[in-house]
Formats: sequence, structure tokens, C-alpha cells
Amino acid sequence: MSSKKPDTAQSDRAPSESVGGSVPMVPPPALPRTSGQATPFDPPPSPPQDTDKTFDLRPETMAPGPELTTNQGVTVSDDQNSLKSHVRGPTLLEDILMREKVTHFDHERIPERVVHARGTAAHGFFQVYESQAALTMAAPFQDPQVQTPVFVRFSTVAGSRGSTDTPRDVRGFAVKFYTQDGVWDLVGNNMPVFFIQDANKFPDLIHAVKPEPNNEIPQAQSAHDTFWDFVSLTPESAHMLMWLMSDRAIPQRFATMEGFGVHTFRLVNAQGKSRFVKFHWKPVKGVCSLVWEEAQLISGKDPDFNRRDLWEAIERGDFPEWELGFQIVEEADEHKFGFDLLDPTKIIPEEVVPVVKVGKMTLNRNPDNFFAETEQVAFHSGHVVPGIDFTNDPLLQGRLFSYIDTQLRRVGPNFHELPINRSLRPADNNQRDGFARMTINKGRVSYFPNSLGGGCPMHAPGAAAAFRSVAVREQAGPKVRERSPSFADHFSQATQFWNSMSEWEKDHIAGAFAFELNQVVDEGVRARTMNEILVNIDADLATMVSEATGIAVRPAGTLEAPTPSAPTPAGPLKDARKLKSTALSMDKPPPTIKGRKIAVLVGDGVDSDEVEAMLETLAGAELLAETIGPRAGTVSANAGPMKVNRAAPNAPSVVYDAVLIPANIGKALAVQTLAQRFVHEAWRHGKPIAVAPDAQSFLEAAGVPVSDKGITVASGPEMALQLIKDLAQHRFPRRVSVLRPA
Ligand code: HDE
Repeated sequence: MSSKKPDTAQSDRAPSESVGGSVPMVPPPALPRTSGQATPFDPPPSPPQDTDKTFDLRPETMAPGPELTTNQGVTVSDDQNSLKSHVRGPTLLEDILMREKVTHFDHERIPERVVHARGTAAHGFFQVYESQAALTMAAPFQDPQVQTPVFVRFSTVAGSRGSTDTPRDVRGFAVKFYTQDGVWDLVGNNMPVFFIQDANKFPDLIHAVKPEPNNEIPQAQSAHDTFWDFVSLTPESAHMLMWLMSDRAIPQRFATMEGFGVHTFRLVNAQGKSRFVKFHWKPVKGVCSLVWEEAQLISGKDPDFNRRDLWEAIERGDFPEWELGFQIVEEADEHKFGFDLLDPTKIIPEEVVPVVKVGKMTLNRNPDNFFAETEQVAFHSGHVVPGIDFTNDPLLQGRLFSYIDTQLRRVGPNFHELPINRSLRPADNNQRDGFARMTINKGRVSYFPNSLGGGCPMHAPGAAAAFRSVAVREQAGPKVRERSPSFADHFSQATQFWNSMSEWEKDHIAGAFAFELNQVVDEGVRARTMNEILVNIDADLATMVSEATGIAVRPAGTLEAPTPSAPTPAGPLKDARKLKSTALSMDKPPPTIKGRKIAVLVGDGVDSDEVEAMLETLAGAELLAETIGPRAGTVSANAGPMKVNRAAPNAPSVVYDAVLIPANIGKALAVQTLAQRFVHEAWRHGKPIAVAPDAQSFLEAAGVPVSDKGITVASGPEMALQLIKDLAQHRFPRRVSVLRPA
């Protein structure tokens, strides 16, 4: 696609040509002493003046009181529902309570993102398979010849900018399309639902999951009391909790995770016809995750694991790809599902409305500068182009307010002028000034209507590509601060998720709940999660978690009264036990194993011809093999010194997908604890292992049962071939129960 912006790369000024003349550099005076070193002239250190400071701070120190107020001291009647034109209507601008609360929240951090602070990004393009003009006039979906540039940022939610890549968390999946008609941001996640149904609760959710405010512990984790306190009091989060406790929350690679627009949006065609749509990104490499213990170890061994993988894959030309899918619902079918399409805690099962793949996104270029691009990119769910429109989902409505607000705080009022955010179609309007304004607008006129500027820039009511909101007919009625009763069923889809899982996935989910709740100290929070959330999802799940945490399941019929967050009517759908969507399970072999990393353990005495042959076979299957020796440099092989790629102490098992041990080194490895740990971890984490016959006793010494699936003892080429076959499974997750670890 050609940019309509003039080429601006013409003035490359050398640093010496800087404007304003040169200033002679004066060397700084030599420091008389190293900073921190005491001299005879320093006064003796005084004891810390804690009491003075505590006194000094006292006027600002405040414990929570009994009554919630605004910042102006006005008592708040309802802090959980935004003001809407009617129960399912759009949120009103007049909502001073929500705006004060959300605005304040949006301004809490500088300069890192309040949520999704840790992220990484890449450039690429999107190309539609065939024109979707019948559904939408959005520019990226018109012409299969056109490649629309994109910039995609992946992120975690809770951790700060320097945190690890692999916590148990939701992953952000934000795509900026630079279309011919302006910028469209599809700011989604790797899970199709969300914790809450109303934007007004977002500050509470995030305060609860972030490190606790008194000690800023724990970093990037949901396994702590305040998070579970909040979700146990917020039953609408039940479905999202199932996703969060599943292995979806620890994706193996960004390239192997799905993405979702989450909310129901609208597609609008040139005739003004609107349909509902859910957006899906389907990874071409399939959906694959880590296992929890592995993810925890990676956090220490290689906190940049996902970011490094994305970077390296793009550098070597193994470009990550996703197909974009639409789930389309005609307006007439809006109420046919038994749940509300406006409720962001619900999915439309793919078996009910199929996902139609309409095009492909390819990421093929790493950013040149992390700050200028990845950090300063400013997404907004309200950045849409003609052909895309919103629904009354109260979470989406709140986001439409929040993102501009956060960019004003984080990047400034001219964030749209930064190169990474700039529209390919030049922006032209009467907005002026502000911090760091770059455009030099000429002339006297910065208002409309005007005659002195010839009336420019003018409205374009007739332009085909002008943005017009869909003329949705809203019901009349009194303003309300309520949630629609059609949002009341919080558990059916959580149960559906559980029903759709394989046995090992259930084991991992129950294990994750157990891990988190064993970390929670408050007995009330533990009991409430069990008896108000888990028992309502599934009795087996509750029993499994109960056994692993010691939290008693209360006898049926003794549930506490509904929590403040729960709307009064309706419980789970009666037939929830039968709901199932096989599309939700990850128990499927990936379509390709291209780019998987294989550890080939080597040592002195290894047969270098055999190793060479293995490496060739693996490369032929598009796998990345690395030889790991006891030290960096070389090992002495039969035919002389053989170079190794990495030294064992710096090459943790958790960053590889499979392990190979050639002949002649089993004996040497048997006495190395590090080597034993290496293969034992690979086995625990379900990875294929192939060894030469003389390494079998080493495996046994390392506690690896050689009869397990995915463990091969073979000679020569057979070893590598079998490993490739086994890798097609991704993992053998049934080896070690997460609930009852070996
Ligand atoms: Fe966000 N969210 N969010 N969010 N969100 C932000 O914007 C917010 C929600 C998502 O890589 C912030 O630039 C509110 C759902 C992603 O830069 C902020 C609510 C979904 C990213 C914000 C939500 C998301 C953000 C923080 C409740 C999935 C990272 C920094 C109504 C559909 C984008 C920023 C990037 C970032 C607000 C809920 C996705 C504060 C108020 C649901 C992927 O504006």
C-alpha cells in the first residue's frame, strides 16, 4: 500500500552541523573522593529520624473509613455501575463518578503503562484473502492485493516494565493497522473474555491484582490475597478465572497464542448495514503453552523468554503469522444465544457460530528502537476506521473513554504525531499546540467555520470514507445505574470451559487454583473462593482443589448470600453441565514444529560425525539445535576439538523443547548433577528425550522412566527421527500430575 504522506527522509543532518554554534566542553572537576566515603569533616551520622518523619506524614496517612466518597468528599451510593441511558444503553458523559474514578486511576503511573507495562512489539502487514466488502467497508478488508502495515504489541498485564515474560497472566495482543482511511487499533487479549462486566470496576480489579500497596509484593502475580479477595467477591469473573488458571495464561511463544477482540463489535458495509462481529486471531503455528513449573523456572533463568523468541524468530526469517477470523451475527439474531452479546464475560462457542478466516497477518520486522516504537506506541480501542463500529458493551464503552485519557497522561496531547502512532493519511484539523507539538500549522485560521482560510479544512459529509456512527435505535427510559439482568449468569460458561478440557488440562487448571489458593493466607478469602466460586463451576473441580489446599467444601445449600457484585436474578443455566466447546481445548498437536529448539548434550569423547549427522537431520526438519557442553568453547571429540554452542551452566533445560544425548557421553554425564537435573526437568515438563543406548542408565539415575511416552533409546539416525516424530505432540503433559507432583 502506498503512503499518502510525503517522503520525510530527505534531511539527514550530520551531528556537527547542529544549529546555534559550538559550546567549548569544560572537563568536570576531579572528584575529591569517592562518593559515599566519609571524611574527617563530615558530621557524625545521626540516628534515623523515623519518629519525626512519621509525625510529618501523619496528616496524609489514612486508614480506610466506613464510607466511600468522591475526591470532593461526596458520599457515593454505587461505585460499581456506570451511569447509562438505560439498562443496556451507552454510558453517559455525565457520569461524574465513573469519570473521576477512572480518570484518577488512569493518572496513577508515569511513565510506564498502568497495565500491560511489560511488552514487546514487531512490525508486519495484514492481507485479506478476498474482499469482505459485503460485510464491511473497513480499508484492510477490501482488496486482496493490498498489504496493510501493522504494528503489534504483546504484553503481560500485572507486572511492571522490568518484570518477567512468563507469569500466570493475561497477554495483551494489540494491533495497530495503518490503513488508507486512518489508524485502526484492535486492542485485544489472548483470552476471549474478561473479569468484569462494567468499566467502573476496572480500577478495583487492577488494584487487587497489582502488588499489594503497603509493601509492593508480589510482582507480576495473581497468587496473593487481594486478588482472590476481589474475584471471590466478584462472581462475574468465574469464566475468566478458568482461562487464567488454564495453560492459556502461560503461552509458550507469542506465535503460539490466540488473540481476541473480546467485545462484540460491529462491521458496517458501504450501504450502512451493520452486523455484530467477534474478532479472532488464530496462530498458524497452533496454540501451545508452557507448563507451570517450567514457566516459573523460566522467570528466573530467562525472564525475556517470549520477547527473545519473537525477536530471534523474526531475525532468522521465521515470521510469526496469524489468520484473522470473524464470527458474524446478524442484528436480528442478537437475542438468540441465551446470554447477552454485550456481556464481555461470554464467548460465542465456535460450534454455534463458526470462525470464518478472512486474512493473514505476518510479523516480519523488529523495531529499531524499543522506546521510540514499542514504548511510545499508543493504542486506543476507540481508534476505528469507517466500516468498524462499537456496541453498548459497558466495558467497551468505558475503554472508549480510558485510552485517550491514558495516552494524554503517558505520552501527551500530541501522541498521534509520534512516528509510530502517526496515521499514513495526514491528520488535518484545527487542534493546536500542547506539549511537544511537531506540526507547524501555517496561517491565521485555526477554527471552523472560517472564511479567512477558505473554509478549510472542511467537513466531508459526502465522502465515502467519512466515519459515520451506525444509527442504532436506543430504547428510551430513565437513566439507571444498574446491570442488565441478561448479564446475570456468571457460571454456565465457566462450567462449559471445564467440560471442554481434556483430563490433563483439568489437572493443570485444578493445580493452578491450588497453587494460588495455597498462597492465599486469609482463610475467609480461601473459603469464599471455594464455596462461592469453585463449587458453582464444577463439583469435581472443587473436590480436586479442596484435596490440594485443605479448604473444606461446604455441604450443598449452605452458600452465603449473594455478594455485593452479584446481580439478584438467575443462577447458572439449568443445562450448564452439558455445555461443551471442543474448540476451547489445547489438546491438539500443533500444525508445525518449525523453530523448536533442541538441546544436544555433548562432552569429551563424543562422536562428532554422529552429532553432525543429527544436526543435519534436525535442521532438515526446520528445528534449531544447539550443542551444549560442560563448558564454553570446545569438547574433544573422536576427530579432534568440536565447537559447542553453549555451556551447560548457562543453558537451562527449560528454554529447550527436546533433548538428545548421542553415544559415548552417558557415563560422563552420569556424574554431573547439572546434567541429571537437565533431563529430569525436560521429562517433568513433558518434553521428548532421545538417547543413545549407553546413556540409558544415566536417564534412570536422573529419575526418568525410560518406558514413558516420548522417551526414546535408539542408535544413530533413528534417535533424531523419533525425536522429530515425538515433537509433533508438542508435549507429553500426562507425565507428571501438577496436583500431585512426583
Ligand atoms: Fe485495557 N488499558 N482497559 N483492556 N488494554 C490499557 O492503555 C482499560 C481491557 C488492553 O500494548 C491502558 O495504553 C480499561 C480489556 C491491552 O500498549 C489503559 C478497561 C482488554 C493494552 C487501559 C480495560 C484490554 C491495554 C494502559 C476496562 C482486552 C495494552 C496503557 C474497561 C479486550 C496496549 C494504555 C499496548 C492497555 C484501560 C480492559 C486490552 C489504562 C479502563 C477488556 C492489550 O487505558
